[in-house]
Amino acid sequence: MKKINYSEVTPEKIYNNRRFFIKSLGLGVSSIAMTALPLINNANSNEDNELTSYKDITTYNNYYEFGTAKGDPYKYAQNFKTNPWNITIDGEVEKPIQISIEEILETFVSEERIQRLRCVEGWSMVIPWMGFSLSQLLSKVTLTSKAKFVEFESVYDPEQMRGQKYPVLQWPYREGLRIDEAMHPLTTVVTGLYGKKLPNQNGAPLRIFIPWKYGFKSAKAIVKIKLVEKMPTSSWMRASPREYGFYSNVNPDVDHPRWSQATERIIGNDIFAPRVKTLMFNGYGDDVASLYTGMDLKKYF
Ligand SMILES: Nc1nc2c(c(=O)[nH]1)N[C@H]1C(S)=C(S)[C@@H](COP(=O)(O)O)O[C@H]1N2
Ligand SMILES: [Mo]
Repeated sequence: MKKINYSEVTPEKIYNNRRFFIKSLGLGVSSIAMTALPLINNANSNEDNELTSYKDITTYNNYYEFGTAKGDPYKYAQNFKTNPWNITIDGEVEKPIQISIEEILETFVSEERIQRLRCVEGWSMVIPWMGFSLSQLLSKVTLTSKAKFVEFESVYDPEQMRGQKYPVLQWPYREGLRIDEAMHPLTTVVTGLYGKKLPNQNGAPLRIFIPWKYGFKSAKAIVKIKLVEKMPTSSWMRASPREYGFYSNVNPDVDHPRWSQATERIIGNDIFAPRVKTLMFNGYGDDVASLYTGMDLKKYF
């Protein structure tokens, strides 16, 4: 399959002419229908599944390494250096590896993956990522029988990341998944957005995205993926274990201790537009509910 050449494809071109985009990916219409489109179709029965604008996706961000205000990442991440960039995969693997971002972009074919983001703060977006399944990247290593969880580590670079000078979270930012969650095809390694290179404020050069979990699980600017035996403690669990559990599946029936999770505000809508109902697993229940069969999701929040 032909790789997408980001420099040739502007978001305007793609979304003015979807057929062009499909061609540019070198994918037939049928394979697009098989992959990208159902992600959004399954995702939600809310009528409102319109793509969030490029502007909103790239100027309304959470990325505490660059500050806690929504506009800070756009303002302060512009000159962040993303090359050279290496990702280490180690821990419970036969042989640890280091892989550069160039090699990742050459080896794995990124496809359009339209996925919903539901932030734990109560807002949501629909984002046309470019990416591929994390399971493909993990197939580069052989897991040992003790590899039960995956821990993600974002970059630590306080010289470039002004927010890391403040102890709002324990740095580096850490997140984790159970191994079956990490291997699920919807768990995405994100390399781009709207057919373009991933902007720094969205986690360049590489971030994870887990569409059925609250946004904070989807760590940005990943430098390390560690296979571990015990459930890792994420930065948010460490900061406030009562409020942030390990699973953090989107769940309208389990409120955050300080606010309801039953509804959400769609970013880009008029500020007076009504909030919409949040769906279990962010609308991805058909795909992921079986991962949690028999688990009390009030206890394992
Ligand atoms: N390293 C890192 N990753 C992070 C965050 C962060 O502060 N640092 N914020 C998280 C939160 S709370 C959300 S909602 C999403 C936001 O992603 P976006 O800005 O690309 O929409 O990124 C997540 N990943
Ligand atoms: Mo979030």
